Amino acid sequence: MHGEMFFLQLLFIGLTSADLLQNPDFESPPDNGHAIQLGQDGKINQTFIATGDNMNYLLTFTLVPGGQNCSANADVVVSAPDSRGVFSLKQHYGKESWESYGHYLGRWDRGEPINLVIESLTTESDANSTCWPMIDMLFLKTDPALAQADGNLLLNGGFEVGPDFLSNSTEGILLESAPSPVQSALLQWTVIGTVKYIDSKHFFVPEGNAAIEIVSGVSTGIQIDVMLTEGSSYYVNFTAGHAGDGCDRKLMVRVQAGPVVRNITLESSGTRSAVKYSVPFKAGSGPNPISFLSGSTNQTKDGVFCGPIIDEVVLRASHGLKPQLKLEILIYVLVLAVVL
Ligand SMILES: [Ca+2]
Repeated sequence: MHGEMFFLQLLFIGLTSADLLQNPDFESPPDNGHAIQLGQDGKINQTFIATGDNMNYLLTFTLVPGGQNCSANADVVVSAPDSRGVFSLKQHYGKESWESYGHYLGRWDRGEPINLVIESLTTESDANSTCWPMIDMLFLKTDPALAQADGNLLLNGGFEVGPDFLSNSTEGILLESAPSPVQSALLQWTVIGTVKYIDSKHFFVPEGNAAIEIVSGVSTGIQIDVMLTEGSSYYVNFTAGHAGDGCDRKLMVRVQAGPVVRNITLESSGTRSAVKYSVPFKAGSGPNPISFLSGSTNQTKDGVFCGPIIDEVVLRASHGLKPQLKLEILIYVLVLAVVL
């Protein structure tokens, strides 16, 4: 298929929210086991009509490099009117050859026509020595704006809002670097490096249906920045552990909460674990980072990159007495004792 160009232009209107994309798995008109390979300058696109008011659109899709003995993989570029993601396939993270990726497409109002474009991109001049990517299983999910839960100052602290998991994949969804939290498939969170969005059906997840596994090694992970009252006391509660995916080794996490940095070590204690932590801190000026970065690069015995899982991140204000107030009460008690 090298050098071939695919250019499909499909226009569908009036779709329901459950079927935003037509022919998402490329099985129509063929009947089974088909995908699309994007050759040199290969491009497919489809226009769908946004549904719902002010909804977030999250895309899940699968990729595999096509061909063998090539010197480079062409990138895959996924774009919509407000976003562009580049998927390089430089690093393989699972045991299956196909890998699932999540991508934030944008946020639109009902009735807007959205053109989704997927194309190959390479800097290699020799098309024959390039592996041209294959794409399959495109699934588009809509999510309304997030609502605050249980006094948690963070939105999506339990990572329950993210791209849809594919029913036939056991390996979670890779989320690539997203320097802006408003362009992130993990809504509200910045992604540094690559993280794996894991589901409770195939991994050990401490709470709810989803969690994050930090898979791309030292200093990669997730971050959220929050504006807080400078000098006030807060605490971050979270759960860290092992996903039960063969990553049964000592794992390190570097946690930052405002100006406070903690390094935690998750001892290997069987295949799965969940440990709750609490980090108190005084808010600094400006945005306060809450981040979870891996302190080491880890692989399973099978050579699959893996790492610590993070879930149930809760940020709350401390409602205890302020130290200053405690001192005043102590002085008052001492004065009373002297007077009496
Ligand atoms: Ca969760």
